This record gives sequence, C-alpha cells and structure tokens, in this order.
Amino acid sequence: MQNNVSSPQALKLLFVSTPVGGLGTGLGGGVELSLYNIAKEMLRRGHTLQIVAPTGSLWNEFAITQIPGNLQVIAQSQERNDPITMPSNSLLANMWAYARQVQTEYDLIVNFAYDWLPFYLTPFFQTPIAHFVSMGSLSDAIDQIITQVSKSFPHTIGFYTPSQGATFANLTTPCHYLSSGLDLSLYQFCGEPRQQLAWLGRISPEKALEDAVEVAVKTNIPLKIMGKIQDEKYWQKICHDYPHAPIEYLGFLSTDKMQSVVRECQALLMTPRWVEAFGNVAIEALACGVPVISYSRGGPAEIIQDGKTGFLVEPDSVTGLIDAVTKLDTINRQACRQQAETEFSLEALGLRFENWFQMILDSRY
Ligand code: HBI
Repeated sequence: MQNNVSSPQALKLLFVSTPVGGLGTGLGGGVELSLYNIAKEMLRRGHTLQIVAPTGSLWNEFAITQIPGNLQVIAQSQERNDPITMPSNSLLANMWAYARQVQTEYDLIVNFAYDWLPFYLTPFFQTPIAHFVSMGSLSDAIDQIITQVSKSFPHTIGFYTPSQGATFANLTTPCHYLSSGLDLSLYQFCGEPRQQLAWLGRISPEKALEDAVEVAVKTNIPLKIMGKIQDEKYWQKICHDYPHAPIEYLGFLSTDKMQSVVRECQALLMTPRWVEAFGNVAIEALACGVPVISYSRGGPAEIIQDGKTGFLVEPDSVTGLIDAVTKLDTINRQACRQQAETEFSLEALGLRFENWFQMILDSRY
C-alpha cells in the first residue's frame, strides 16, 4: 500500500566537499564543521554516506575518497565581477569528474563547495544534486549560476540563514534555510569564567580580528585567539599594529581543546566585516555557556538573543563591543547553554537536512 506521506527512507548520500583545503585542516572554516556534523547525524539516522574531499583530509571517522589536484582560490579573495578561475589540474574539476563516474550508486549528491563548477554541472548529472551554499553573495558569476540552478531545479539550493539568502538578490524559487547544529556532548558548560575573552575563526580580513584585538588593548582583558591563519600577511599586520596587545594565538585546535579554552572565557567576540552566513563559532560558544558579543550582521544577528545570550552591537563599532563587555554580568550563562540545546542540537539539524533531501527527491517527478 503506497503510504501518502513520504517517510524518509534510508538514502545513499555522496557529499562533495569544499576544494579550498583538506577536511580537518581548518581551511574550510565553518563548512568543515557543518559537513562533519551533518555526516555524523545522517549516519546515526541510518543513511549511508561517502565523502569526496581533497587529498590531505585528516578525518578518520568517515569513508573519504581523497582526490588530488590544485586547490581552488578562496572566493572571498576575488572581486565581485572577477571571471571564474580554474587552476591547472583543478582539484574541484577532479572531484566532480569522480562524482560523475560514481553518481548512479547514490540517491543524492550534496555539494558543499562555494564554486561555479558544481552548479554549472547540475543539468549534466542524472543523480540530483543538493547545493548547500555556505557564504553570502560574493561573485556575480556565482550569483548568476545559483539563480539559474534554483530556477531549473526547485528546492535544490540550501542556505544557513535567511539573512544569508537575502544577499542573493534575484533568487525567486523556494530556498531552504538549514541553520546549523552541534554535537552538544562535546562542549562542557562553565559557570565561573576567567577574566579573558575569546575570538574564533579563520584569520582572514573579512573576519576583522583587528577589532577584537582593539577591544583587548582598550579593556586590557586578555584575548584568546583560535583558528587557522588563512592570510599570513593579514595576521602579521595585526601583530605589527598592536605589538603590546594582551593577546595569545593558540592555533587551530581540535573541538575538545578549543572548547576547554572557550568555556573559561567571559564571552566570545565576533567581528564579521562581511555578512557571515551563519557563524558556527557562535553556537560553539553558547554550547559552553559563553555569551556571544557580535556585530549585528548576518547569521550571528539571527542566533544571538540580544541581552539574553549575548549582545548585538552596531556593525564595525569597537566602542559598541567594549560597552557590551561591561554588561556581561547581566547574562545568565545557563541561558546560553539552554539556547544551544533547544535550537542547535544535532537531532534538529539532521531532521532539517533529511526533510530538505526528501523535498528534493519528491519534487523530481
Ligand atoms: N572559496 N572557492 C571557494 N570555495 C569554497 O568552497 C569556499 C571558499 N572560501 C571559504 C569557504 N569555502 C568556507 O571556508 C566557508 O564557506 C565557510
């Protein structure tokens, strides 16, 4: 008997990763964490999964097909109307050539790359492709191809947040907002912080680490910095400009080591110069009971409950950040952990992705 509600049957999923770095190197930023958590939750829910990722990927919990080739230039470093560039022996092209070869073994392919090619290839594939878009609009050529795919393949475009989706001006068809989620058991609550602040993320100009360093200088509160140095010159400039800042760079740490530092901080500072698509680091902090002080821009503005689990500050205002730091004792750290449990559990994330995947498969016929 045909049941009229499409119960989510077990899917054979192929995840194709970002071409900017191996999984586990930190070069993929928030989308690495998202891919990890979604993969873990899909397996827990009984689906089967293969990941295609660059050679040099470090994860060992999943079946990963490692593909060689030259990394793609990061999209943030390009100008909006730059042409699409492809290096010789393109890793991105090699990953998608592999995906094409094996596509019939899968019910659905999920693209995690913020690159023109996978969108362009969509009509040439028999197996449907779900595109998880991990940043806001950055490039005219990528905007155009995303709009084209969203028209021809309804439901196949997914974002973290509505504010991220809104940066793509001409998107008309229904898009999906998947938010994010974490394995909360990896994050331990701390009720009594030390006198220190945290900053987490790829060290790259769009993250405006210099503003957080300025807060450390002006408040003389030590700042613990963690994340991959993506732009070495940018990092050296910050060190040169603020020689006496009370900052400590701890490197790109494992989740366990990172949370053991963050949980003891009074707050996480987020200083996005761009429209942050989500801000996975915000929910990592909340999971430890750490309030988040962020510019009111993009994903963080949809995550933080102003005055309750952190503070939203006028964008690019360092004095606004400093004012918020002085108000931290009004925040109940339990409320921060509670919000992570209510809104950002892995179960909630898995259900959102499962529904999205089912919607794509159901809308094919
Ligand atoms: N740039 N070209 C390109 N492709 C990506 O997949 C990509 C990127 N820059 C950053 C990035 N992915 C991730 O760090 C963010 O999506 C989180």
